[in-house]
Amino acid sequence: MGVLNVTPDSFSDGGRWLDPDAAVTHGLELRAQGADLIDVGGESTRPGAERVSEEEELRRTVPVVRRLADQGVAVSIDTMRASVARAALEAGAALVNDVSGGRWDNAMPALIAQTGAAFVAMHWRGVQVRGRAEHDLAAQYDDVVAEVAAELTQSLEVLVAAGVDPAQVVLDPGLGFSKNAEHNWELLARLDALVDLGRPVLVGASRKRFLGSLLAGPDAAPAPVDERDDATAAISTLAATAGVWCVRVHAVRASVDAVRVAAQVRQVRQHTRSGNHTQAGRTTGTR
Ligand code: PMM
Repeated sequence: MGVLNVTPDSFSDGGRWLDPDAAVTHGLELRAQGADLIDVGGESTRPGAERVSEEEELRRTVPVVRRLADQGVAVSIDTMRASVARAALEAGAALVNDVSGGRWDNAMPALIAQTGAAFVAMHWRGVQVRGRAEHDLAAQYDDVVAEVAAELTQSLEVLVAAGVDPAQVVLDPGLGFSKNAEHNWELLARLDALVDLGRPVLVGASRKRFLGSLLAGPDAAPAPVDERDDATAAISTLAATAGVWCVRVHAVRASVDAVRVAAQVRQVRQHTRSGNHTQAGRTTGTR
């Protein structure tokens, strides 16, 4: 999944694709690089960001969704508003990506049930809070993996109670959303626990702050956003190896290769476990 933020203020690519022509061109580039889905978002969710009005979110996203969908691109709409999701689906979007997991807008679960659209339910505690201090307060866990898994299961139950088929739903731990760096790494180390919930899993680590901290230089200054793509691709390998369904990234090409490598290793592993491992397979090969 390639990220296409049609916003002036996203931390990673804010302002670059605000012009609809530039956004569509970039979406087509991401697809050419191998993205299976292009995730169009019209609102930044970084802590402290101002909410945009519904009208502005519609104005930013729907024309871009329509133009990409008309060119055969599979589009996802990154929104917490049911009205924006509906308009994007009508314009040809295939999937709704809701960072609140359907909890922010009460109308979202019914919309997803009614339309049958695929839906990414992301984990985000304290979705209503916008300030950094409140964000840190929500990021308190005894066992982040168990709690995120339990809260994602609750989100799924709410969706199913509204008539959504579980087969429509993808689960996402929401790295960086009410989670500090330590929480993000714990979740990445235990992706198997989320995969075991039985739904496809999506991971969005791309260019996030915890990677900037990991890659900090000797002066402890975080690595700049545009120098976090190699680490992002490394996470794509980890995620795909753990059985994650989708990675949401800004730089698509490297992650496509990472996912291919992981798929190959998984295939060989399964083959080996199923007893088809041959002596020739062990001892021959090219470099
Ligand atoms: N992260 C961001 C935005 N949308 N959606 C999902 N499903 N998962 C994420 O981790 C996620 C998301 C924030 O990153 P951005 O500002 O670079 O888009």
